[in-house]
Amino acid sequence: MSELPESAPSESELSESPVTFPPPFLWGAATSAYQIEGAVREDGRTPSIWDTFSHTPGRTAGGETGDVAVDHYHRYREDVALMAELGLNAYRFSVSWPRVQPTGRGPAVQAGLDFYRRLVDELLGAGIKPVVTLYHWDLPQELEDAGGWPERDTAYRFAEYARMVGDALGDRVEGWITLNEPWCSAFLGYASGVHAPGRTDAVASLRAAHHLNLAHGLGTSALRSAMPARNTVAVSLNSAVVRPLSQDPADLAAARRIDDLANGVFHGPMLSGAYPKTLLSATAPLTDWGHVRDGDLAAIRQPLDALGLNYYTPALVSAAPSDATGPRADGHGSAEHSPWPGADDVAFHQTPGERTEMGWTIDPTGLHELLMRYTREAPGLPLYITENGAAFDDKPDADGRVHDPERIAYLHAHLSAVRRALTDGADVRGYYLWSLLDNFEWAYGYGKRFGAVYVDYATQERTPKSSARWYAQTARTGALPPVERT
Ligand code: IFM
Repeated sequence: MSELPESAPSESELSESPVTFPPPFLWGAATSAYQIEGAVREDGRTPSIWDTFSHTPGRTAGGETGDVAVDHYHRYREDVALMAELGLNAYRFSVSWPRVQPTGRGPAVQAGLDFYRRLVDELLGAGIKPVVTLYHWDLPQELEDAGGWPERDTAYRFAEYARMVGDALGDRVEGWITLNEPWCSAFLGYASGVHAPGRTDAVASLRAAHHLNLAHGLGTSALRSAMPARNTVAVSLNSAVVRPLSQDPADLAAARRIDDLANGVFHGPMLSGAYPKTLLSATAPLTDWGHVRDGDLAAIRQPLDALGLNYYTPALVSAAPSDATGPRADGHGSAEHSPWPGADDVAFHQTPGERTEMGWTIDPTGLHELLMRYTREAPGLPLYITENGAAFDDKPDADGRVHDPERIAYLHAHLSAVRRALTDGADVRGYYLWSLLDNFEWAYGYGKRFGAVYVDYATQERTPKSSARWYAQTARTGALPPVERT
C-alpha cells in the first residue's frame, strides 16, 4: 500500500531519453485458454465454469461465449508464426484443465495433452520460451458442482492436475505458473459474481481465497516432484496498487483494508506463511477462518523461483461516510455484491487521467510502485510482469491496417516505468504484453480489444496492429522506439 501517489514521469522523459533494457530480458505476450482456444467440445474436453457461465443468459455482454473464441486450438501454428515474426522470445499461455482432465478427476486425456505438446514443440522450434499457467479460471464444472473453490477438496484436485501436466510437459517447459490472479477467482467468482461461477457469497469467497492459496502450495510441491529441478515455479498475482484519498487516518485504514483483501490475503500466506492480522480482524464478523487447518500455512509457503505481477491500474480509496448513498463498489461488482468482503464502508474513487476502453485510468507510476514494493517485501525474488496492456477501440482503416498509437504510448510509458524500476534496483526479468491477440474478455465478451494483433472475428483473420510492430522492434533491439505523435 502506498501513502502518496508518485509523480508521473514528464512527457519529455517518456519520449526523448533512449530507454534500453539489459539482456537477457524476456519479451513476451500472454493469453489464456478459454479466451483464445475455442474448440470447447473437441477431443474429450468437458465444460468449465466459464462455459456454463457464458451460456447463462445475462452473464456476458451480448451472450457471447468462448465456444469459438479466436480458434487458436486449430490455428496455433499460424499464431506461433506470428509470435516469431514479432520477435517474441517468450509466450505465456494457460492449459485448459477440462481439456486435459475432463471433470477434474481421474486420468488425463491424451488428446488434450497432445495439443499442448504440439504447441510447445512449435514454440521451441521457433525459439520462443513457453511458460505454462496451470489455472486461468476455467475450473471443470463438475468440481464447481461439488462445491468449487470454497471446498477444500478442490485444492487437492488441483495438485493432482498440476502433477499430471508437470509430468506430461515438464521435459520441455521450464517456466511454470500455478494460478493466474487468484483474487479474480475468489472475489469476482464468489463474492461479486461478475465472473464464473457467478456466486454472491462473501463468506464463500474468503474460503475460496484460502483454498486457492492451498492449491498454489500443494500444486507447487506436486510440480516440483514431477519435473526436472531446473524448471521454475511462480504465481501471477494482480496485486493492486492501493492509494488512500488523503492522509486522514480513516482513509489510511480504508486503504489498508483493501490492500489486505487484494494483496495480503494471497502474498501473506504464499510469501510469509501468514494471513495479515488486520485482514483476520476486519473479516472476523464474516468468518473465524476455521477452514484454515493446521499445516496449511506451511503447505502454502513454498519457495518460489519468481513472482509474476499483473498490472493495469491503481485503486484510489477512502472511508465512506456512513450516510453515503452512492455506489461503493469499484466497477467489479455492485454496492450490493461487492468483491471486497468486510469492506462495505470503503469508497472507491476514479483516479485522474486518461482511460482505456475498460475505463481503467492509465497510470504507469503504479507499475513502478508495484515493482518497488515487491523488491522491498520479497527481496531476492526475481519479478516478471506477467500481464500489462490496454483495450482500445481498434478498427482497421480503408487499407485494412490497424493503427493504434494509444497502445504504443501506453506500452512506452509502462515499459519506461519498468526501466526506472530496474534502475532503482528491482530484479525484473521479463514483460508479457496482455495480449497477443484480441480475444474473449470474459463478461465483456469480444467488445474489448486487448490484442497487439487484431482479429476479425467473422473470418478469424489476424492483422498485427502498429503496436505489434512497435513491440517487435522493442523485443529485437531491447530499446524502446520513440512514441508516434499523431
Ligand atoms: O483478460 C484479462 C486476463 O484474463 C486476466 N487479467 C486481466 C485481463 C484484462 O482484463
